[in-house]
Amino acid sequence: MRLAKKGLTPEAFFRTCDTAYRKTISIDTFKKHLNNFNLQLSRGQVSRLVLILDEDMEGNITLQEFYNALEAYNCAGEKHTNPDGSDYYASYEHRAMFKLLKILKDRKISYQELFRSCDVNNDRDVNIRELETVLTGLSSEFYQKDTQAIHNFFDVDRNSICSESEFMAQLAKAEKLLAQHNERLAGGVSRGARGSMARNDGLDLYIPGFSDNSPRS
Ligand SMILES: [Ca+2]
Ligand SMILES: [Ca+2]
Ligand SMILES: [Ca+2]
Repeated sequence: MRLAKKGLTPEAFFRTCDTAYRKTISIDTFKKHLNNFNLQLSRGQVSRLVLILDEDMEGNITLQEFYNALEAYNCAGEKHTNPDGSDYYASYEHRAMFKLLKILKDRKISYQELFRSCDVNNDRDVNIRELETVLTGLSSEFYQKDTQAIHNFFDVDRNSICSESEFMAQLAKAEKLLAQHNERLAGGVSRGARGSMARNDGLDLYIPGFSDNSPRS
């Protein structure tokens, strides 16, 4: 984002908009501040930004919506914590994967079936367009942001394509993460207080070098 040039993280930008510390800002306030910062965004760019940020289209941007978008598009400038102040924060990427796992389970769709329905052109790779078509077909709960986040999670080697092996391995990893996630939620604060494990969601165990790629570290 162009905010970086102004020496401001996107999160700090949100705080300058949220003068009353309500953890939510109206679209008008958001636009007004964008204007003040003179970021030279076109009207179309601003509308697109608002569309991405205001998930539920209620005319305001909550702090959680704002975080979700930053995480989905890998432009978080600060480490995110739970807006409700609780100890454990599941990243947007993980939450998007958990949503996918739940839908697959509910509909009894196997990972193989999912991969095959995504890979329309049958080249044994899934690109983001293929993924988007299937996800939005599966559920109206999948926003553009979710597709982006799920694609990021699959694409371990960051070549903008999900190979079949990445796809299968990452779904298996997501399952383990979901089990940990549920355990943590069940265990509440005491487990969260265990420290470093909770901090990076244990991802280093599963993805070598994850911290190097992570905007959160
Ligand atoms: Ca909203
Ligand atoms: Ca394909
Ligand atoms: Ca890849």
